[in-house]
Amino acid sequence: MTDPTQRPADPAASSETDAQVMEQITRRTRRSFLVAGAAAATTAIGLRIYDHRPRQPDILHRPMRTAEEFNRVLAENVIGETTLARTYPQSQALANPRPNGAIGIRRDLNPASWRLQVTGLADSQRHPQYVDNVSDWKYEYATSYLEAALQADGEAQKAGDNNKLSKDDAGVSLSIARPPAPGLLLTLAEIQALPFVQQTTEFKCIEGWSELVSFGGVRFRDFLALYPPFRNPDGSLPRYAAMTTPDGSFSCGFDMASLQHPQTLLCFQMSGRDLLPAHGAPLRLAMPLKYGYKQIKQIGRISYTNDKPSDYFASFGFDWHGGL
Ligand SMILES: Nc1nc2c(c(=O)[nH]1)N[C@H]1C(S)=C(S)[C@@H](COP(=O)(O)O)O[C@H]1N2
Ligand SMILES: [Mo]
Repeated sequence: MTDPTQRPADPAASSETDAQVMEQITRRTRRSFLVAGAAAATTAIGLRIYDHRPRQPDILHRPMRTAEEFNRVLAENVIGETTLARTYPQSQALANPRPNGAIGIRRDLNPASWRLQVTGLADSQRHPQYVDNVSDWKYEYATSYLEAALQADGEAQKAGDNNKLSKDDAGVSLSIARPPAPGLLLTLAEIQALPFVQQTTEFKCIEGWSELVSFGGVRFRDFLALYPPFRNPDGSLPRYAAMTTPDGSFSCGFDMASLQHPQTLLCFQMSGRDLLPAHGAPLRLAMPLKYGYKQIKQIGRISYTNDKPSDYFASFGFDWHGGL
């Protein structure tokens, strides 16, 4: 089904065993320090030039902007594909990881009405899932699904739910109107058709906690290979992808290197079970080199673009890249 010639670079990375990954980490950690040192020196010079350029009014004060710029250089040049997060045996993962943050998560969503909208693809009309306007897709909301989701979540929904959907609001379509866009509407089964990956890594939230979480899903790079983004006139891939919840109220932006990273997963399982609604069912992201706030839950749309996407947490001043 997957055309190997269409894969992004390094298909071998898709079949790494844990042992190989561990071996690479040891090797690469050392190299990362060297590269990071070189990058820091280059950045120091670059920033001096940057600081002397005529400046436009900037919402970030200079030390913040400098830090943001430094993070960008690190994220794009050091993290890229050369760093791997440490992996653990699945037996060490928590059975019931803590849910945190429910912005844009609608527990009253009819799971059968969920589709992943994808825009910005190469030659999207060749895919059978093509539609002229993905924005026309109607997610279905009803109180009965809210009850079912709350039951599935059980204890999990009590913790960390800062956006509790009241029973009065359930079933009301709060979806935002969006400009028409051609693209694909994918079912969960179509995403699950990609090679399955189980990955136990440390999950870190900026609130100051971390835990070992076992995610099950598919590699984003395999998804990119099966549904390739458009190419720029010079042959390069679009620089970014924007991801949003079905209601559009939570968003995350990513550079292409982060998405091609072998540990970036589209997940539909956690702790060896179907993903709970509180953790972002039916589909969420796992990106173990970044903080939790970049790991968007209940994804509704992925859009490839050359414009730096807006990002919910970045809009409050957190680093757009969100690297650890
Ligand atoms: N849609 C959505 N995704 C989200 C959030 C959110 O509020 N809404 N919070 C983020 C933050 S800050 C964290 S720490 C993680 C928590 O993931 P978990 O609930 O699986 O632990 O989800 C991230 N993804
Ligand atoms: Mo977080």
